[in-house]
Amino acid sequence: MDSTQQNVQPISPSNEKNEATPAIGGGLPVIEYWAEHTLSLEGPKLWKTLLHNSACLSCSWGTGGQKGGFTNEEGEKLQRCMKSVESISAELKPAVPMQVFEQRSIDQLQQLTSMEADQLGRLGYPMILREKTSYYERVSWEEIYQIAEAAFRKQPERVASYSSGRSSNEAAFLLQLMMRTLGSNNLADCSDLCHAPSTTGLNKMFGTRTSIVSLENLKKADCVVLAGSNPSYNQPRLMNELIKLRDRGGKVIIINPIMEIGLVKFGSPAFPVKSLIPGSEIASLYLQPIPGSDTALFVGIQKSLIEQGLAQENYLCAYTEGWEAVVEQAISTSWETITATCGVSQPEIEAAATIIGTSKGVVFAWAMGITQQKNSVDNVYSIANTALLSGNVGKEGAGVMPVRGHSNVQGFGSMGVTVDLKKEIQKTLEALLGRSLSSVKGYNTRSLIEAADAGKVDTLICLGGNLYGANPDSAQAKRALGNIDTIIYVATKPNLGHFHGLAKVNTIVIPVLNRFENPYKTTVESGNNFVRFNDPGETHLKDADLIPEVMFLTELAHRIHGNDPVDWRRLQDTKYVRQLIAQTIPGFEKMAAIDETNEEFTIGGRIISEPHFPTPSGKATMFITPLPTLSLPTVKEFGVPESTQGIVVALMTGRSYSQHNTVVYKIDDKYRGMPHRNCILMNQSDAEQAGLHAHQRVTVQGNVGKLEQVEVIYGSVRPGSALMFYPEVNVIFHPEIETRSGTPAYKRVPVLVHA
Ligand SMILES: Nc1nc2c(c(=O)[nH]1)N[C@H]1C(S)=C(S)[C@@H](COP(=O)(O)OP(=O)(O)OC[C@H]3O[C@@H](n4cnc5c(=O)[nH]c(N)nc54)[C@H](O)[C@@H]3O)O[C@H]1N2
Ligand SMILES: Nc1nc2c(c(=O)[nH]1)N[C@H]1C(S)=C(S)[C@@H](COP(=O)(O)OP(=O)(O)OC[C@H]3O[C@@H](n4cnc5c(=O)[nH]c(N)nc54)[C@H](O)[C@@H]3O)O[C@H]1N2
Ligand code: SF4
Ligand SMILES: [Mo]
Repeated sequence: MDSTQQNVQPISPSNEKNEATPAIGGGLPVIEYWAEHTLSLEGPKLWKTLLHNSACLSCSWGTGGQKGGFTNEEGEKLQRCMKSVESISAELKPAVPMQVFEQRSIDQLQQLTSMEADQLGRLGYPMILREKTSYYERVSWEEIYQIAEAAFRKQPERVASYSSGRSSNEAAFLLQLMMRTLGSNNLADCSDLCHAPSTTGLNKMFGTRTSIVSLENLKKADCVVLAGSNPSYNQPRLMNELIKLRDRGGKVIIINPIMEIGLVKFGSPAFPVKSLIPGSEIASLYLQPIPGSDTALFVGIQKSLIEQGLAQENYLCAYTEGWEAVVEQAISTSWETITATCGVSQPEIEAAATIIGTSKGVVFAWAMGITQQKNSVDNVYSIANTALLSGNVGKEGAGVMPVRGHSNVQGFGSMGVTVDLKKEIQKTLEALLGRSLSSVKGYNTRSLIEAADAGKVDTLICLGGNLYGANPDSAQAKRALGNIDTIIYVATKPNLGHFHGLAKVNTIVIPVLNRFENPYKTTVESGNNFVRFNDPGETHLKDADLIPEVMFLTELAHRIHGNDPVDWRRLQDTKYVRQLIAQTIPGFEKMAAIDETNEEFTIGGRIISEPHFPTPSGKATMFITPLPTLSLPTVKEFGVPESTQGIVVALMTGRSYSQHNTVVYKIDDKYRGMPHRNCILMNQSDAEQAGLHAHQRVTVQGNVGKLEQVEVIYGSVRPGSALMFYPEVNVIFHPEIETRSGTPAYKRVPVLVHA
């Protein structure tokens, strides 16, 4: 039997789990969670929200909208995972009484953990922390607008925004229009910390910035390559597609330094009899590369495709440019270099190439393990090169698919909330404004922090998110934000950013309604390029003083800009915002009629099912991808005595099972057997080599700080690497940054682990 006909067992010596790890991901605990919440006191409110015609709040896979809360774009029913319950449940909490803030000083609030901050409840009242005071106090809307108006009248280059992808397209569009009307391009966004390398890489290669695969197309694939992505935690319904693919005889190749139990075997409630308790096999082949080495692994796959005669040369000649150099690189890079760089053996790489080269349609999917690296754009190129070399772009059941993050993060990019604005949008916006946009390059998230640290920012508005918690080097983030005169946080829930990310003069927190509470209709865009239309709703926070996001943004813009270039107050009716979007954003033409038709749609030009690309030549451009040179500092370089017993590892920082980004819902991660947040998941051999043992409390030291009393947990992590959770771990490192996209290398942080 050849390797493609069986489940290839990993050769890497790291598949031993700890005793606390369950045998499958998903499974009964998911149902128990559902039952616990939907049958509890909050149950009726939860059900009402789940059934509301609006898109799921949580991840970018996307469900809900006009077809009801339980239907996806293919009309399939029973599509809602426990993560959506988790996120809704957090939004259904009562408002935090104003006394909580009036009686707890900022010092006391700073003692809260992320989970405690979230559990305070919903933000209910506009509040301000004034210079030299220690307590947030309630503030009138009129005073807010006065302070904000004055703050936005500063030099445009000194005014900035940051945003997170939960708000609507309408709010996103208004934010960027307000900023660009001001003459500022400083539109930092959470995607800068996330999929910016995918956007950059796909744009250069294909002239498009998002996934080219529709859900319909994914359902026709017979192989999925999933690199650096853990949908069993972060996009659970994608798991159903993998289960169905395996059922129809397809193969799944997982590339991940950690053997994630949910990617080995997953029990899905969508298939109660077949999958829930026994669990369904997910990985046909599981490769565990060294963190940060995926480019080498994909060059190896390319090399093997060529050696096995599986490269599609006719396809390359007809539909691509620059392929000769890519083929030449694969041929001339030796197997020794490839295997030494990525740590995966030649037979394993060849097995992957055989599966890819003999499948009819392969979808290549990836997420943060690929993008949060020093060479992340090369990682994206190397994946897409592999897809092209095997003829898997521009046909049914195949393509490249970044697995996106927040439920509307992609919509923010489409709406022009980016420092890398599409030329077409620039033109349409200039036509709307009747003048040129500023030519000063805007700050992305990291350069915003650097600029603020250097005293170059006066005013910042944050539409959602947690800029403080999401950034690495927490001390720098805090110091940088502390240099800004005025910060306006527009948010649904309190988070650590509101307590640590304080401005020099005025920190204002604006409580807003969420997606299912807005008094008007809104839209969002999923990672599969599908636009969903959300019905108006109502809030349970009857006695509080919240504002719809669009109402706040339009009023603020009106105060700053009057009627330039539009009647901002009229845009409080989001129907008019949608008309502006249809008029200015390519692919969104159907938005003009959506209020009449209720017709949700796939954005024009995004799904590529023919090998013709929106590039000037119509061909895809391929780029060679230098192999990374990966080394780790020595123990001594951490400034500790040479005799220190410890080990330097490549630390991956990411998500536990029960958190949404900087917001922690539960402290344990049961699928990795990690009982609390202050754990490091390590390989047993690494720990023993350093004289450490399971459950020992150790120090984990990065380049700008350390965490103490960290519990060692053994897990199926590749030797030489380890995992810890953000946002807590962000205090210890100042990362390397990928230069083309600005994204931090969160997934390869050199740290010293010692007793
Ligand atoms: N429930 C829930 N859902 C979410 C989120 C959440 O926090 N909670 N966050 C949302 C957001 S904003 C995003 S961006 C996505 C994040 O979704 P993911 O990208 O899946 O999240 P991460 O846990 O950061 O990292 C994914 C995987 O990368 C692997 N990895 C680390 N380093 C490497 C490497 O060098 N190579 C390879 N091949 N793999 C590596 C890790 O082991 C991990 O399994 O999820 C979105 N959905
Ligand atoms: N070390 C490390 N750091 C990371 C990462 C990592 O993997 N490792 N991942 C990075 C990634 S991929 C991302 S995307 C960032 C995430 O960074 P952010 O997007 O900045 O952070 P979140 O934690 O998602 O923001 C949560 C807050 O959003 C607000 N919110 C929720 N819904 C709404 C809404 O409808 N409207 C408004 N106005 N506010 C709302 C709530 O107040 C909530 O507390 O973190 C990055 N940081
Ligand atoms: S997979 Fe994502 S979009 Fe779908 S129900 Fe779960 S959290 Fe919501
Ligand atoms: Mo993200």
